Amino acid sequence: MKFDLLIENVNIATMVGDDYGILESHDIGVNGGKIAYLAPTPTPTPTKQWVTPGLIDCHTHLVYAGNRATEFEARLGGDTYQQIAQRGGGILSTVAATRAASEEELTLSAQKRLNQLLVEGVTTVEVKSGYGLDLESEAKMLQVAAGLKGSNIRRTLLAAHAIPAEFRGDSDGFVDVVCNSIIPELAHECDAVDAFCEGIAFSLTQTQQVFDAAKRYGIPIKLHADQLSDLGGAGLAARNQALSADHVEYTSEASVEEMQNSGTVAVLLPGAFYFLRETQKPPIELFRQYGVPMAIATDHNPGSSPCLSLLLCMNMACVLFGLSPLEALRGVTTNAAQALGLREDIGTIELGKRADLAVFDIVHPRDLSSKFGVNPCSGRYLNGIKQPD
Ligand code: DI6
Ligand code: FE
Repeated sequence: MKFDLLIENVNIATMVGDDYGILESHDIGVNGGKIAYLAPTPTPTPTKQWVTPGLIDCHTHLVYAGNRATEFEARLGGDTYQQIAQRGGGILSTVAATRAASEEELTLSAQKRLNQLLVEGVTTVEVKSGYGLDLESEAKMLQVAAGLKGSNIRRTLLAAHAIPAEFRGDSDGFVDVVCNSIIPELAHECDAVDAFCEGIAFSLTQTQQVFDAAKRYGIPIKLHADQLSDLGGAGLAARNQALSADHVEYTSEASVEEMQNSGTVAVLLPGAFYFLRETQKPPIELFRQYGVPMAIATDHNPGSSPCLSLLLCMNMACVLFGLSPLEALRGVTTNAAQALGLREDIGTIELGKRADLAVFDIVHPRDLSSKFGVNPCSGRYLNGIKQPD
């Protein structure tokens, strides 16, 4: 048989089934960017090379300008994330810097960050807008995201991320602009619509309005839910068949119950939990009991999670939240694919799936979560094409 690409004599964590779906000493053949052949190596030799589905970072805010290190210092001095936001810092300080930045500047800094994520075996990255908060600047952010190189990019419109200075005291007025101008204008520039449902941001009613606007244009939805308090955001997301509810630290059992069978993925963001020194952990045991799929992402952003290592976030999800290394790997493969609505295309190694693959020098796939500050990735394939180191 002839293939565009044949990877020989590797151990594979297919992530098919309830376990890692391990195939030892197998060959992988690729045709037309898709996995076309999976079979035992005819004359295998011992190998320490493992192939997993390309890792998926399903929640990032990779495009922005500015620097928020002084807020880190303020928090160490006792200020809270909410206090900093309420006095006009936080997200709004990044909005000011991002509005002022050119597309070229934003592209250069975002590409640098993306490259750092990719070297760990990441092949798909979701990138949110949300530091523009007006039509022109949100469009600029999505444009920059579209131009990023080296991975598959999924773009999410997060115009309802914060209330911009010009709408201070009139959040309903801003939601009106989001629903009747920004979403309609940018519907063809995004793969999903997201909002920040929180005391310091948008209410349940406003979030529902954003969801309704997205639905009018047939755009899938996601939600920043229950990060700092329990407004019932994850339940709202589930009732609206959202792809995912993200953060979910304060999510109640009633909301978890609504997520059951909804298809809505709980996206855990341990980087933000760690960096904001939160103590309220997501209800992992309830997610397990109710069969809610869990994904893990970096939430890379300059304010609450300036982290560019998905492997570190897997380790944090284990150490801080109690996930198993198997749940962590599923959280950046199959379940992350589901959180992006891409379950049919990526997230497992199976015939017909896209040949997005990561190669690691490890003893067993549990090693991906059981170390931190270590990068065992030795190769990446995107649509069956070997990527430069
Ligand atoms: N929650 C977060 O953790 C990020 N956005 C959100 O809604 C933080 C964004 C920022 O602080 O810049
Ligand atoms: Fe986020």
